[in-house]
Amino acid sequence: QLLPEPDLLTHTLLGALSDDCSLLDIERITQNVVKSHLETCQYSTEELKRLTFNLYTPEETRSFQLKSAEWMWQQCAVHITNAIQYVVEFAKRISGFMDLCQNDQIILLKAGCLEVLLIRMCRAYNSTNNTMFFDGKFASPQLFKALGCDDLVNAIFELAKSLCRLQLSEEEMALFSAAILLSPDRPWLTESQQVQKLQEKVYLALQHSLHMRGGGQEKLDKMASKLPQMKSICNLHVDKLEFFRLVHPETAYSFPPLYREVFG
Ligand code: MHQ
Repeated sequence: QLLPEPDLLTHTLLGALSDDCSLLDIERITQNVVKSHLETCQYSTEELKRLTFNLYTPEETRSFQLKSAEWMWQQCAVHITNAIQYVVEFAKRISGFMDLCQNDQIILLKAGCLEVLLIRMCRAYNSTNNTMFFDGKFASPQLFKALGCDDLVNAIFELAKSLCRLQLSEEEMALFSAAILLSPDRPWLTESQQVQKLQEKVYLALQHSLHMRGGGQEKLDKMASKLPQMKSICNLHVDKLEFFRLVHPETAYSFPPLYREVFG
């Protein structure tokens, strides 16, 4: 056997980095990131659970389907913008993030906020009936028909379904979100070294957290395997927005400024 067992590798890694990041550091980081996540996740799990049976009726769904593309896009842009504001607040509460230069903070948020939203989305998704929490009730993918982006909507629901299957705990979701946000390979970062150091610590915390619950490495691999799917959804969203802007420039111009800034 050429490579050590994953567990051994983890311990070696933890050992090698222990000068930089002790177990105490890892616990501190975990607590900070989980707290930040729970304080900014918009809806508590209890709240979402309580609303499980609050579904759009077929009539309500039909009336959404009959709306204009402009109206539906505007609604979705507003809801997404609202959710992005919570992601910004999450980032701000991660220790170390605010120590980065403002340029890098903006680059990381612009590049990562939709991915964080896509992770958070599995909390708002119900896999038993394939519905997503949208404006107070649970909606099926068909409700979004007026957008004219069935492929994008279906890809989003598919991702939600497959993330749900991983049964991530809030801690795993929080650390996974932070690790993605703190990606040192985003173009135009000025202090990517510093971002990398932060990401390494969060990643160790995630490994540690998964390790504690058993089946660690396997779950981490499964989480990492969702990244390409998330990337392609981000690209598809930008493509759809670009096309929408061509057809309805005046509506796109009235989208929330933060939405236009992040995706424009
Ligand atoms: C967040 C809360 C949240 C808020 C908004 C834009 C477009 C062309 C298509 C929710 C996407 C349509 C989104 C609003 C649709 C799939 C979008 C519109 C977790 C994520 C969540 C629930 C978003 C999920 C995706 C929704 C429903 O904390």
